[in-house]
Amino acid sequence: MIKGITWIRPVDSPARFDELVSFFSALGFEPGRGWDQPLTASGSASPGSAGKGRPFLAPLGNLEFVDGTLPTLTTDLLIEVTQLDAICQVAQQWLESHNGANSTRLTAIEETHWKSRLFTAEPVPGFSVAFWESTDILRGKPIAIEGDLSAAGMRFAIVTARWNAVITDRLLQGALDALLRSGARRDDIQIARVPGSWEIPAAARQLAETGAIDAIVALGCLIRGETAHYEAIYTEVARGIGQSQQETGIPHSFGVLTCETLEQALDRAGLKSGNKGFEAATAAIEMVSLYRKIGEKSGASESAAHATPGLAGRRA
Ligand code: DLZ
Repeated sequence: MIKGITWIRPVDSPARFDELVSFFSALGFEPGRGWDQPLTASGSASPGSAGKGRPFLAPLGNLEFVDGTLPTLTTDLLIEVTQLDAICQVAQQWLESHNGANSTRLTAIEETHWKSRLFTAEPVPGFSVAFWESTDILRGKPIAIEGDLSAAGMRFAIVTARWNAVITDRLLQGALDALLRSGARRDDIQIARVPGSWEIPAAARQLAETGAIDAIVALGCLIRGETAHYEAIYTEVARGIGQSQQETGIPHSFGVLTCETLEQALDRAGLKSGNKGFEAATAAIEMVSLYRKIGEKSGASESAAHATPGLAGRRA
């Protein structure tokens, strides 16, 4: 089994060795376990074996063979980084402190033809190293469909319980704040008030079934100490909202607080722990956006499949 890869670079003097160790340490490399094989008074411990090694570790490494046109580089040591500008600054500071302000041993950051930015540093004469950062934002990221947080062109209904209005009004303010700040029009937001959390699922379902709403934001507050059959109510409220979401195909975000005390509820309605109304509205926006993207994607692949008989045949 392959475990790792080590690229040995001999250095021709102890002073340069120290310079290189200093440069790579300054850049934030994790040091590996080094080794020293000193000379004995009578010469080397075993002839030809004296020396020292200082490994620097990187989370990933690879050995790359290239056939054809090589990237235009003056070095075969490439170090991929994030925050290339910050790394360049550290390299510059290091070079200035070791070689004076007019150091020419650093190139400017340049775009490459392989979707990257790159600069080269030469901490000791004859030893160049290129640092690069990909400009492809998808590089190394798992490919996922994600919703955006723009609510422009989306229609929402907020269903809010009047019970514990001191809390639910704050949740409502939070939800409106999130929707409006994300670009929703005030006319595209309906607010339905219901007596208590128990009534939320039924009202949400009615609104979802109108076909005129892209997402529902459910807001309520159940406080255990004040609520007889607390468990029974919140289980049913959660189940009902979830069921409405599944059966209507309209996203319903859950902003119903279930708290032990009023103080806890206040914390979640804008005091210490954010505003759960704001969070629920943000989740609703993201889900509408996600549904649209899924729709576009499946619409695109449907039409591609119809346009390409071979592909349609293979799918079937
Ligand atoms: C009755 C009741 C109680 C005791 N507590 C709460 C609560 O903490 N939060 C809440 O939203 N609603 C409460 N309710 C009202 C019920 O949800 C419901 O509105 C009534 O039982 C009428 O159906």
